[in-house]
Amino acid sequence: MFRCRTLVLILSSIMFAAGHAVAQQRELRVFNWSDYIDPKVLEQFSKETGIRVIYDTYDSNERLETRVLAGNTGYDIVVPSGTFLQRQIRAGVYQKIDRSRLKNAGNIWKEIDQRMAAYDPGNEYAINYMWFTTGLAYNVQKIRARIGDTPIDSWDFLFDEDKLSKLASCGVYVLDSPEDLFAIALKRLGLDPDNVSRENLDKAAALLSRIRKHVKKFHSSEYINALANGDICLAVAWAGDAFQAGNRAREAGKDYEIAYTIPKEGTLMSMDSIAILKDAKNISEAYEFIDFLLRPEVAAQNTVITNFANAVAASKQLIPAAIVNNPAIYPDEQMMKRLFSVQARDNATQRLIARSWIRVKTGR
Ligand code: N2P
Repeated sequence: MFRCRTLVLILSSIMFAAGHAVAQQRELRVFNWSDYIDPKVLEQFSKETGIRVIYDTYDSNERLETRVLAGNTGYDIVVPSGTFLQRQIRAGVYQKIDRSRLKNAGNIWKEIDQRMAAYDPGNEYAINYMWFTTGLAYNVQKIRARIGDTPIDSWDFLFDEDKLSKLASCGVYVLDSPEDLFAIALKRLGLDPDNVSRENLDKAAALLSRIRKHVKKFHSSEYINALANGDICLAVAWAGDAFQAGNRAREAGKDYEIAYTIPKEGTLMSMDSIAILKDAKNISEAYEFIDFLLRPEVAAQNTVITNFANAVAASKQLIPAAIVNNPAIYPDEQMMKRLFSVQARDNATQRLIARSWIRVKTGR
């Protein structure tokens, strides 16, 4: 009897210990853009901290916005682009970030932080993760075969039907991102990309609708592989993704190169930032993760793999010259002059843009 009770006690203490261990497993739930981190960074973080990271991805601000505005996403950290962050801060979905809890906060690149303040006044709610331009990614050899040595250096290749139609036969993808395409179309029309009156939006939608028949697909992540595999020859692309496509083509031993250009007329520059949701469950884990990403060597590692510019100034000296001195990734002063950014649209305008974009894509 005594032995049996001892056994029960031992068993129950083992079970308690096991249960306790499970309860102690710390975790963090991250929702980030696809192809936006070195997977080794996540492994390293878990190894060092014991925090299990549940990491899911998306490729659309609009879809992220629908989730965060509805609430109860189950995520702790998300990474919206500037204007979306701005609107979502107003909607009250984020909690303030206490930078004194981040020992690496001093690593944040001052200039990037200042630019971020346009979306997040006082830098209260977010920390920039990556920043980039929207441009044209293309298959050098396939395009040369169609139009000779004419350089792909202008938005004409998207908006001038004569030019675009010559490339349509080898496949054109366009980002499924109304934010980017409307801003670029408004600029093209000589209009202020921040003046999103119904009249201006209609004009931009008309311009964008004219290119639809030459576009094989509107998509915001598949173009990386489509370019790398040679399935398409032109894409409206985000800078880092274009260079990732080039790397994938090279690694697969393809006999063509993928190039990226910021058209000479200039383009949109955007900033994606890390924010902690108000209903996050794993707040101290979120701080640990952000702090980890702010280490220069970790930020450099992410940039080397994704080819997106990060917001940690001291990481620059750890990044190969081919990336850090490439003005299409880290724009120099000259290039900066050609870049513009936009401010958040109000909710009604945002809905209008969403509806116009569906018409652009479907013709209905
Ligand atoms: C990563 C795309 C991130 C840039 N593939 C768009 N926010």
